[in-house]
Amino acid sequence: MSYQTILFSVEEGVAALTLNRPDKLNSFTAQMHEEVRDALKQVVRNPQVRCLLLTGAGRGFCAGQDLADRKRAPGEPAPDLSESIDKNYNPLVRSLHGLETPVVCAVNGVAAGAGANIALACDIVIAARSASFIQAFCKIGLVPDSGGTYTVPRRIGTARAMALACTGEKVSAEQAEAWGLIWKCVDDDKLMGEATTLARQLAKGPTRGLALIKRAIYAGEHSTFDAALDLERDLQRIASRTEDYQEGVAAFIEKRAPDFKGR
Ligand code: T3D
Repeated sequence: MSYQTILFSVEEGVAALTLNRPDKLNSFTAQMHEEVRDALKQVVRNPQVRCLLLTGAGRGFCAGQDLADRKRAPGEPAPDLSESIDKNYNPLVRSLHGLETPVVCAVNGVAAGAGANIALACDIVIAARSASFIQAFCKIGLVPDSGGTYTVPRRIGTARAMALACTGEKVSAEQAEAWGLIWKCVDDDKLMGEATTLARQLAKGPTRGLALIKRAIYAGEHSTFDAALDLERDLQRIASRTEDYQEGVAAFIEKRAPDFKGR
């Protein structure tokens, strides 16, 4: 499939997916959803890919749904947006969450509506200092989607999540870092360098183990202490049987850098 709304490339084990409709702040159209779905399939199928790096082209990361596609003529019946959620947004954030490779998101500018929550569905979020996060849904009478009612209160607490969802107030990247909504905020000119370095570092890491870590951390968000201990034990069983674990121990003993293969 050739892409018109995204850029996609694979280099040094990192699949770089850039949302690319900069003049519309990379808002999602049906075509963009289709192209992102296709690219994510390639990420899953290509054994060379050991990390995904998501970002946006231009001055914004993503402004959520393209609202021009939701314009209605007078008298036209109301759309059922649950269809779009079921077809597009939920599968997208489920894919990012469930992908067995780490997902780094480099938030290069404003992330609004579903754009904010898609970024927050990624495993490690780095934002440019000039970037911001806006739960913009309430401004058009909608409810946060793409996992925002799950992710945001868990990271910053119900009081802040509720106020942000009900006011649509903008959260700066610095504030997002201070609140623990994202991992960190960096100077604008450092963003892509830092995000790419991190993605390459992860891609060279014990990526089966990283996928198990991802599973454990996300499961831990809604499990009991006992269940978390049991899951850690079960995942440690799997991790201990990987070639990378063997390599990690050998490298430590031989005082050399490990050469992980993601197996
Ligand atoms: O419908 C479904 O399928 C259900 C799922 C819904 C998920 C959602 O995401 S709903 C929420 C949709 N998003 C929004 O409500 C955000 C709308 N955008 C904004 O509020 C502002 O654009 C921003 C706060 C994000 C940025 O403001 P600013 O002042 O920096 O930029 P701007 O001038 O508003 O936008 C620049 C251009 O991008 C502009 O186009 P123009 O006039 O230069 O041709 C603007 O219309 C366009 N743009 C920005 N966001 C969207 C958009 N065009 C279409 N859809 C957008 N969401």
